[in-house]
Amino acid sequence: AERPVFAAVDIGASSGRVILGRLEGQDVDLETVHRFPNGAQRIDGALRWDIHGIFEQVLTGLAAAGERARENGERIASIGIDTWAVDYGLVAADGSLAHVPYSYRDGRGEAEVARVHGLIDPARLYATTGLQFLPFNTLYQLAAEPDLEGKQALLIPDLLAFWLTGQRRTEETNASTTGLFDAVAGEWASEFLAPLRLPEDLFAPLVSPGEPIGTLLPEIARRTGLPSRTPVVAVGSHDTASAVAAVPARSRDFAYISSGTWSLVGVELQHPVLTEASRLANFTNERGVDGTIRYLRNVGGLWLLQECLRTWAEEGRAGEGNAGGSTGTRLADLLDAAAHLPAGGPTIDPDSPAFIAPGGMPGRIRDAVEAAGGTLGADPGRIVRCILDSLAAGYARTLAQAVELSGQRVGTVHIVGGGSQNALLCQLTADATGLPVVAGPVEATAQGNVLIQARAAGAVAGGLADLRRLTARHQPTTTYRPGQDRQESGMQGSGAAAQPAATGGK
Ligand code: LFR
Repeated sequence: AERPVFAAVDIGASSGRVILGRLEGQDVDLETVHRFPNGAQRIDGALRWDIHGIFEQVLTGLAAAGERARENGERIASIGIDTWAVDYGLVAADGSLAHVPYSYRDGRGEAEVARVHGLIDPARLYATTGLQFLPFNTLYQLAAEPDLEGKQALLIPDLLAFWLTGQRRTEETNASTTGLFDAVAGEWASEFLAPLRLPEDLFAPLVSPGEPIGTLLPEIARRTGLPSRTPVVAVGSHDTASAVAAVPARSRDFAYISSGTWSLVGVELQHPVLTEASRLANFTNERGVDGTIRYLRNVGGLWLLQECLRTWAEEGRAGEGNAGGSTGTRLADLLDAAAHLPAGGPTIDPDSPAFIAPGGMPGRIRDAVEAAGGTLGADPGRIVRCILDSLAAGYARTLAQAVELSGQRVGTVHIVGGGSQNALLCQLTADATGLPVVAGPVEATAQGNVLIQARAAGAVAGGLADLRRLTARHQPTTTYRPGQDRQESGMQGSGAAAQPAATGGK
């Protein structure tokens, strides 16, 4: 019989990929078969996602995955999709899309915040949904829609799954970022729809990670060369839910930082914290795989660095390449320059809404430093150091708050995602938190996506703790200790050969 493999469609704000996940014994091997750039674009006067272009790339990637599997005598057992959260497509009864989906960075939801809070007290919203206030939460975006009658809002991974299968569902980890999901009941908070004048049937039925969504439409099977019986399975379709499922923790007393475009900083809980203190600290209770709660805050992320690199590249200055890793030589030079600057330089508040929109980032960072009475100048190395110092300080501040508000004990900090490859950021985080930082895997999101599919297919078994130990045994990590210029590489505790810090994932 052909060996089963799993196709993970993982789309981030700056790039997307289709990855084949194979189980070699209990080890998950990830092979990227297709990669494409992504980014919000100005379309029809607003910042939007080129969703049709994205879907074409998904089909190209699935076709490549199918071909690769055939070459290896394998068959694609299922497909799982994850993307960023919050954003949605509006689908009419006949299945057509009402408009090109907006990016959460467009800012149009912000104008609705006061009106929404006038209709429902934000304290009441929080007591039910436990969602941190971000001006782009789905509910504020929906409040900006002129006409929702007869339309259904499908979150981005659900929209892609609908186009693949014809089935309309909402995956629950992502539903929890809408602001209209009950954190305790695990159901839509439908009592908020009428007061907000949102239609009763605005959302599709919920599915949990591991549940089937549907099989490929004949047209999709034809275009990808995959059998039409191939199932699309719900995973943690919110990328952060998938990433946190693949944190290589060996014990319960861990915190995580999912460090990519955003930094999602917090702990995992079994029950939400819905207190007024938690609301005022703006902590969120997002739903994770297996009904867990991701108790965290959004801290600014590598977006700050990505946007600076983009501006400098446009100006012909410095810094091409990938902000997460150290592959772009110019970025490597900038990180090297930043690492040689003394500690204690100027910092900004990386969570400030002033940094959400794209464009002119170095100038905006400089302005923020100056507004606080400091000086930064225009040297890219100094700006990079300012960003990384600010992120590390934000991580430490947020972790301390998460511990205080939740009562969770933390002995180790895990950094997963692109930021895990940034050695300076990891060391600064160890220094700022005073805790050991275990960095990696870089592809935690894809790893989590594949693990949930593999578990649904019966290829691996166990709860999240088991899946995490499996990741810990097989994925390379690097440990950074506070106050030291030292790092230890290798599989955690397995005594495997050391990996160079810059390579990160496999
Ligand atoms: C990270 C992420 C965050 C979410 C932000 C916007 O990629 O999914 O968890 O707050 O994007 O959707």
